[in-house]
Amino acid sequence: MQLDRYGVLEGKPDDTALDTMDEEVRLLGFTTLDAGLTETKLDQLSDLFDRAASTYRVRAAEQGLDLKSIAENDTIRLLPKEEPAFWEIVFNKNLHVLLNKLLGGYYILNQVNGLINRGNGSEYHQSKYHRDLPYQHFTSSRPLAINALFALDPFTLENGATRVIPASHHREAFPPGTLVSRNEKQVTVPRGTFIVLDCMVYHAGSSNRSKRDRRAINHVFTIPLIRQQLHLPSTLGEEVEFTESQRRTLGYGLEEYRSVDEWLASRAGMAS
Ligand SMILES: O=C(O)CCC(=O)C(=O)O
Repeated sequence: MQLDRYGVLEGKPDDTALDTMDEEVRLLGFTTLDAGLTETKLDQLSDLFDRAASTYRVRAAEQGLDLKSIAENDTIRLLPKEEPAFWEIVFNKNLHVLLNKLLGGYYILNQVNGLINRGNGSEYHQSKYHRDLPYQHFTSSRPLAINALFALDPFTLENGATRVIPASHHREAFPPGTLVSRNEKQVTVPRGTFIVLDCMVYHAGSSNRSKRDRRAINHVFTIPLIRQQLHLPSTLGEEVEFTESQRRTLGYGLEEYRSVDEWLASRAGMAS
């Protein structure tokens, strides 16, 4: 869409909906993207999510771990390892077209976690404002990390839809509280939608005042220089068959050289 303007020599195209989303993330720090899944598929994934939550909890208990006492009760770490059907969400085609625009041709999965925002106003560990690269206060001229937060349930005002402070990734410090209350936006979306966030935009879940849990999956993708939350190649091993391009996204082949000799041998291999 070409708007009337004057004195403007440069502009960004919006040839496709994904171009507009790309620019929205750069400018505002967030956008939304429909994953294109059927209601039947979303119902199946919902059942699998609950099954994964239960297996995860039981396994932890068998290992003598009290997830609540270590603030891990609302999270299913590496959800697709529990239920491989969730790899389909990790590798969603339109999401990766957008990630390619935002992060360039080489980025890796840093983490993928099931998140449970429990009903009846329970405390939720993601309900405080934060960045997904925590403790960082730099700004960057382009995105370094993107969170694709997948809504498995609809995100509503009542059940704790994510709050965002638009454009806050352009500022180093957390903005003043009055500004936040004037400008924060609660992003309500139908189930099956990704809320795509620049990881440096301040955001937070909200208290779930409904009776039902609100389930979501976060997918953080970063440039390969940033280390993964879990070292996925070792955690996943060779148990699932991935394509070459998927392996690259999961961080296979990125391990640091363990010695100068290893480094030199790899250079010699490249030269031969
Ligand atoms: O659950 C939410 O609404 C927010 C999740 C979140 O803050 C995160 O994944 O970093």
